[in-house]
Amino acid sequence: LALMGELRQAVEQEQFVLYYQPIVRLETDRVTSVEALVRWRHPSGELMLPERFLPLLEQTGLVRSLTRWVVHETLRTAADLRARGLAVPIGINLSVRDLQDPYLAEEFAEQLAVHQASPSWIELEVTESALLAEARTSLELLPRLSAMGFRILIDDFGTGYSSLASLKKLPFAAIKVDRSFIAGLLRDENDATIVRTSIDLAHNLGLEVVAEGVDDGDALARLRNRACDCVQGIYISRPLLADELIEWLAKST
Ligand code: G
Ligand code: G
Ligand code: MN
Ligand code: NA
Repeated sequence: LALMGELRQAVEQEQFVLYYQPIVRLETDRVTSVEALVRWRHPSGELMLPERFLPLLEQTGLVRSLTRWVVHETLRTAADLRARGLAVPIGINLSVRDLQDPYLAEEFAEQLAVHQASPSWIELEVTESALLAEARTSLELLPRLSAMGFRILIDDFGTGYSSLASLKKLPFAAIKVDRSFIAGLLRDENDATIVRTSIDLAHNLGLEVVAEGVDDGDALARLRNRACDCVQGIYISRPLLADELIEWLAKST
């Protein structure tokens, strides 16, 4: 309950900060996009990770306000990157509540207009569980967002229930294989099989594959052998503040 009051205030006072984690395309060894990851700068000074506060924001619906702020902040950073000649798309994470909002697409259109931005500046990550929870609206919403020009990715792939039919029917550009499978890639036969099979399935359906949680060179080499398209993880870079990201991008491009 105390946390609830603090979170309301956090949303009102925008006590959040975005970190950006680079994603590299293996074919070119170049950065292809970044993912925006929110943290809460708690008044105590502690930097809190989403797992500590997102569930409560979702339960109460306050996550809608957070998402609006994330989109605004992401578009500001995207404009800044462009001004410096460092244009890369920035992925944002959507929650079930976002997908339930009938005005989400309008809201994105408005924010794009305010920032004079194009849909190619951001990418949308949705989890399998969010899709399942909101099957009806996502059937309508996702094609609409895709038609607007947004790239849509399935996050935490393999941990929810992906209906294979929806993989084929819905306008996904890529799957992000959950980091729990990448963690076991080199020592667990089941994880290795899941990763290999997910890559083949995605490719056969015309989708790209991003492996998340890549934290060592051996895992990266294995993913390269398996024709994984893109990798994200601390082996490439930890999540960075906007200023650090600019420096990182300037060095790597
Ligand atoms: O990097 P980190 O451990 O903080 O991210 C954990 C999870 O929190 C991510 O996988 C993502 O699903 C979720 N997350 C991170 N940032 C956001 C955000 O801005 N909005 C939402 N809805 N989820 C986020
Ligand atoms: O959206 P999603 O929950 O997948 O966000 C990615 C999460 O993975 C973030 O919480 C981020 O901090 C975390 N992360 C990023 N790189 C690594 C990594 O190399 N290893 C592990 N275990 N976690 C990572
Ligand atoms: Mn994500
Ligand atoms: Na994920």
